[in-house]
Amino acid sequence: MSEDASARATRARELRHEALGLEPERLLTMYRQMVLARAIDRRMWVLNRQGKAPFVISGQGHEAAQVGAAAALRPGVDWLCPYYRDLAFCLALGLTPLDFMLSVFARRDDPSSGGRQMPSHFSLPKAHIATTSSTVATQVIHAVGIAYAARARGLDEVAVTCVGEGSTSKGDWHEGLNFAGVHRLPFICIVQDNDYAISVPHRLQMGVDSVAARAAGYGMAGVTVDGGDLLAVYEATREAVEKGRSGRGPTLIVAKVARFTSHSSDDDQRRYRPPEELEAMLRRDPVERFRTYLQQASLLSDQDDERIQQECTSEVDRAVQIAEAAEPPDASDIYRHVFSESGPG
Ligand SMILES: Cc1ncc(C[n+]2csc(CCOP(=O)(O)OP(=O)(O)O)c2C)c(N)n1
Ligand SMILES: [Mg+2]
Repeated sequence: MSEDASARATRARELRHEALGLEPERLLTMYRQMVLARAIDRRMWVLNRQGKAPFVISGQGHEAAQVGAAAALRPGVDWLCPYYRDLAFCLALGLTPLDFMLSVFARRDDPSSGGRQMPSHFSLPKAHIATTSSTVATQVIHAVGIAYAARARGLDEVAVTCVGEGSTSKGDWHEGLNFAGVHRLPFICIVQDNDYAISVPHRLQMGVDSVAARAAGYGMAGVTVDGGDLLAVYEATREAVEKGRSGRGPTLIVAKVARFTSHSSDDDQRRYRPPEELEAMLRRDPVERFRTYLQQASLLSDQDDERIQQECTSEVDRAVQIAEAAEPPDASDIYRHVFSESGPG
């Protein structure tokens, strides 16, 4: 082996993805999932500003945390009780751009709710993604219940839920984590801490830097990771999944992320975040960060990147075109899922 080749081999061994056992192809799939999520997310804001989508809520800045966590799960086996920023998480588990756009346009065939809920209230039963309520933190209780059921049935499934840091102030979160700790459930709570709950900053939400500090109070492991670092989140989640699956109890993971957009399309974060803070936050782009990692590891050429970007854009174009032309829900079934259809009367 020449000196150059030997130096390259040494460097390759030192690469973090290799230590984690992640093949280059897998990394490119993850990168593509992030690029696709970003492309869809950007497009939905355009649709909102065009007056075609009345409300959108975004996951930009959270992609590495979500794709990294999803990579540690078995799609269709483990469970996700998501929250409204989990677009990239759901795409990585099997939601398609068309599925999502059908919800943005509130169409009949939207798999999440048949156009009944706002977009980003994800649900995809075949991918084991459970439906979400707008009421924050209710999904924590659902995930704990799923983990309890998995245990009772002797299945090795793990239930994951995601919330924002602000939602950890709600009773459901505390009750859910307490129950999971008591019963040592295969449960993982991923807090995507983006520093804000709408306009309320982290420091006014809790007296600790990371809500992971509370894990000990529920008898579970608590870890804080850099949520802009896909590999760090993958590693933390994989460890938590192994722990849950082998009966060693639940884990609380706090992923520190950036919220690139305002809370929702009905908000303007420039009114409560100083310009310097916004500028610094926008430099924490997880997609760019992973791209740089791949380029430095010689796993992604400029041409490959260009191709991936173009493919994702075309996929979004197609999804928008089909969803926009799709049928709206039938007015006659407006009460479905509201009142019982089989009970008396
Ligand atoms: C019980 C409840 N209270 C208030 C709201 C309104 N609300 C929706 S999102 C949100 C902020 C949540 O912040 P955080 O948990 O940090 O998540 P993020 O949006 O920052 O990702 C609030 C207060 C709600 N949906 N449910
Ligand atoms: Mg938040």
